[in-house]
Amino acid sequence: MIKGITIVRPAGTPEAYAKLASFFSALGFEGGRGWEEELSRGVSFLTPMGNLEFADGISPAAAEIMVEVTGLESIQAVARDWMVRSWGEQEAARRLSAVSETHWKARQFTVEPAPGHPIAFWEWDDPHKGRPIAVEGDLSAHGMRFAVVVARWNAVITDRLLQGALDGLYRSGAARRDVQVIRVPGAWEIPLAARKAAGQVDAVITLGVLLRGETAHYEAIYNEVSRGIGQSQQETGIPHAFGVLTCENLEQALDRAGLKAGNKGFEAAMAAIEMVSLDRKMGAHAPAGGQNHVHQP
Ligand code: DLZ
Repeated sequence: MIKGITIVRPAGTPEAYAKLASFFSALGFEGGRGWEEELSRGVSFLTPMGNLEFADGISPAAAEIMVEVTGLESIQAVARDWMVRSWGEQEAARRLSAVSETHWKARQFTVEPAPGHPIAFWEWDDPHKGRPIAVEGDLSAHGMRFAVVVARWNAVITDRLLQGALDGLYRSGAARRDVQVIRVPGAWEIPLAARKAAGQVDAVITLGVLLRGETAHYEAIYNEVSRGIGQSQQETGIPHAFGVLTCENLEQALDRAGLKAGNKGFEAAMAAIEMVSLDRKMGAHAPAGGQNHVHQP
């Protein structure tokens, strides 16, 4: 499975490193996982999409780093503010271009926040060109806090769901200290624990198994559990991933806990990560001062 593209660009000097970090933060880029080691340090920025292009002949790109945006003029205004603050009026005017038309039906401007690091920002003329326009969450769990509420009833299954969920969270960058596992007796108890946990984390992952053949009042329990989890999500505004299996028998449950039909715990973890990311994007990019540059539907 190919997951993403990372381009590591040497800043050259500590000053350029600081300028680039400051510039990309000021534009509202989502921070990624950087590093701080003896021999090097790195600051990382995420975008909703990556796109690696190789050009044959004369490259149409105005710079090696091309950032596709919506609301190009708003982005340019933020870039100009930052440039003036960092370099003064005169240098800002020299290092920041006007918006111009490209020959590929787009508009762009270039900016050089640090010497030797030109960056081009561009926007399609036709907003529907290129790809579906949508606000979407990413699958990086770095810096997110989770509660996993797991029922002990049918532990042979729920333990597997828990392993799947933890696997998904850690492999996506969640820190162990940011994941709290809360065990409850059965599925019936999940909503209350989820509701309490929701106040302390960015997302709650609920895991349980209801077996129709073995559960008295199966429908009633299932309805109440799903209603309670949904209600907690609505009332708290914190994403609650639903990983409560409802199966006819143990075999069916095992299949969904990692045997034949994937691991629903892992899937719930992915849904939780995506919803937190989406929540942050929608919050962080709410149109404050017209500087919204996420892909708007
Ligand atoms: C009682 C019960 C039954 C019959 N079946 C299940 C089940 O299939 N899955 C599950 O998670 N829990 C079950 N429980 C336990 C209830 O959820 C609850 O923990 C107890 O009724 C105590 O309140």
